Amino acid sequence: MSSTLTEEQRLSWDERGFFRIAGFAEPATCEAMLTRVTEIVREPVLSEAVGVKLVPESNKAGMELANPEDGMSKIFKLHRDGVFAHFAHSADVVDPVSELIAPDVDVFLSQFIFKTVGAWGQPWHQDSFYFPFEPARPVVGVWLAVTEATLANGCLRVLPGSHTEPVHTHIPDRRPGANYGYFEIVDHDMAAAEPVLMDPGDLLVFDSHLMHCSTDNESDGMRAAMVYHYAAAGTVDHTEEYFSTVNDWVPARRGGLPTAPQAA
Ligand SMILES: O=C(O)CCC(=O)C(=O)O
Repeated sequence: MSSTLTEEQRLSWDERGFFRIAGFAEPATCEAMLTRVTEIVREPVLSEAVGVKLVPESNKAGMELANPEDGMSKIFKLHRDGVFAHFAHSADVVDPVSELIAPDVDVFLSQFIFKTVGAWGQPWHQDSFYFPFEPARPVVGVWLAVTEATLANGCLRVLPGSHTEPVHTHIPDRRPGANYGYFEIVDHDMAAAEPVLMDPGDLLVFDSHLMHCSTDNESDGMRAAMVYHYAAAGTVDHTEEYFSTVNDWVPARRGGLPTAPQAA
């Protein structure tokens, strides 16, 4: 099969641990994702039927909010549902991802991140800290900008080249009231970090050892993103031995072709 990655993408992957694809998703896809998560958050029966896990924003606990979604941090386990499943299984996603991993890949994690007004960012971490797998890597994350991501609304920051580091020690997020489950790296110099500014529909593809974080949302609008993680088919997942897990392994590519989405 000819490569679906450009030379520039491959070079950036090898040297920097990530690459960005501008205009990857149609505006209609981003709008459909936003509409669907709003429906799910507003309708408890629906969230049960779809089998998702809702996570409220810790630093907004007890606040009076105009809409339920204004207090939401994340929704996990969306990759069996409609537009989210369609995206996760599309050839445009799974073909390049499989070039970075293996011919047969599974999607095992998905999350919609609302990053509402005033929400705090996630501290410096490597995703592989959360993924005690055999084999441990490669694991690839794809981060779709559903809205724009700016310096003001809490874009990602990445440390180029840090994908060559082992998984560092992570300590619990030190901010009082921080989201449960956030851990941070405090033993590495992040001075060379770069912000990743994105327009709606742009995609960041990144290695699970890449050190990254996001800043707080200090704007007056939401900064939403949809994030998926992929690993080789047959990977053994030990997460349950360490954390409560929201992983849900679904074949995404087999025999050179994307697989059909699976219902919840
Ligand atoms: O989107 C964010 O604010 C943080 C996301 C992140 O760090 C991750 O998905 O690992």
